[in-house]
Amino acid sequence: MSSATALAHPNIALIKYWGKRDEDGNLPAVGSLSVTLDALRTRTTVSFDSSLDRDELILNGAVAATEQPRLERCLNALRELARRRDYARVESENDFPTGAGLASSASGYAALTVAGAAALGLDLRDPQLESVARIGSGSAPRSLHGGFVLLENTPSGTRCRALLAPADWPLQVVVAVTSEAGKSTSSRDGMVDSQRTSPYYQPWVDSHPADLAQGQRLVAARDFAGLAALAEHNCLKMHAVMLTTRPPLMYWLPVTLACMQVISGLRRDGVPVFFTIDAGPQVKAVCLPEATATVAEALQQVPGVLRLLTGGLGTGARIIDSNG
Ligand code: 2P0
Repeated sequence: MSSATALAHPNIALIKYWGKRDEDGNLPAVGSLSVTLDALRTRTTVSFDSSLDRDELILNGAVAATEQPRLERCLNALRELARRRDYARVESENDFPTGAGLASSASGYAALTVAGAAALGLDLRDPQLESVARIGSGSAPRSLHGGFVLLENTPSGTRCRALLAPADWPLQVVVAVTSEAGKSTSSRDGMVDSQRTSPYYQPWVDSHPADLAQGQRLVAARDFAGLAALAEHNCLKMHAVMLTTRPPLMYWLPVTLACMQVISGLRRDGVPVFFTIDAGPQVKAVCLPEATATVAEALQQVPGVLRLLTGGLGTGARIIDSNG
């Protein structure tokens, strides 16, 4: 038996991805720009074992049957690269709500890819790791890297680039957890529906390259006010697409909107903070370090906020134990 354990952090996109240009290859319709979060963590062990007769996934202590097809596709890609046939047991734990808009599939498939490659003794370059991770989740390649990460479309696939390391611009992120429940429509299904039915989908795609280019410029310039305005606009544009999908994708709860209003109010009062929200009701408040305590105190008081997860920007996925 050969096994390895990896740690990975989820990432949140400031310029977001929603929709595919190729469903089979899981290729995103648009590029994206994210930050990797150090406060949230996935720990995954992959063990290849000749006595198994199929791949197995234990997620947070329970068999996760719905993930089986994506799991098998990722592991098949690794087996092909290693020319090995053994099935694998994958044990994965998240220290934060799973499948609830906190990018557990990004950290999960980043950790799976890195641990699986190490268990098979593969020494893969970044583009190969990114291709395998992307089979599992379109946002997973970003969690292979730390700090600010750009994911760009290329003619045949995608490519990631680390724009700034965590220490280069040490922003803080306060996540307001507003529900521990899993979402009713997965991102994967939801984005296909949006693409098919939202009248705003194509305008979203058409307006996206300008946002991505501006996002890179603002990050390079460490322009917080500019990034705040752009990231909130880009987030709300994606939610406009979601809301106009048939049937509608309404990922917000009343408390989600209450948190957004609190954050907007803080910024009007001069506090350097902005919000972003993904396919779930949690609100991520991104702020300069000196604003963290003020932001956390304000969000803690919003009725319906269950708890806060606060931290800085994290590193990319890494191996913590291996005998591969
Ligand atoms: C993002 N999200 O850029 C966007 C914003 C959610 C909203 O990428 O189908 O789990 O596995 O590629 O990566 C969540 O979607 O979906 C996502 P698949 P994924 O972060």
